[in-house]
Amino acid sequence: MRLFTALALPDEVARALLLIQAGVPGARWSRREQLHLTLRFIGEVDGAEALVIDDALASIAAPGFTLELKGTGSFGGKKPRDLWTGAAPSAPLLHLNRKIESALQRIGREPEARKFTPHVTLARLKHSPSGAVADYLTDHALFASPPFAVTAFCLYSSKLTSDGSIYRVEKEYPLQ
Ligand code: 2AM
Repeated sequence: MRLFTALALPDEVARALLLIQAGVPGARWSRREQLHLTLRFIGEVDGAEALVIDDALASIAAPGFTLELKGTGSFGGKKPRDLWTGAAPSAPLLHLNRKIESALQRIGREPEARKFTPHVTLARLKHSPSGAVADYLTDHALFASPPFAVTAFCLYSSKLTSDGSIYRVEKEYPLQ
């Protein structure tokens, strides 16, 4: 199975995101149940590895915090692949990310090579005109979600289908 850790989003925040999902040709907008903020991608594992990962994640002690999503961006430069909203700077979010990273390295997982860029993917893009993407990013540059309490993080599984990814919360780990 393919696993990753992420924050689930409350309905109030998801509603705010769904409201800004319009106006870009070629965008496949994330559905409510696809919205999440990835903390650490894990990748393909077998059942035995998943159990070890679950144990490692369950042993993490980190404080809960308040988070706000802010602004918009896109990965891929001249060939934009997606649209996303970012997280306002948050020391406790980085702390949680580091805790997960070290817990996974302790059980022998490879270190994450990518820099952590906290974001919630709003859409995947296919042949979207770069002008439309630029306009979208300008129009929503000042987007801010309602602040929300982060009281847990989750282990998700991901199944790739022709209709997009199906994400499922497998486990939830409370924060203190
Ligand atoms: P994305 O939304 O920016 O594509 C499930 O696929 C989640 O893990 C998505 O949020 C995705 O981020 C992220 N993800 C997928 N592959 C990844 C990888 N190789 N490294 C880091 N994150 C990845």
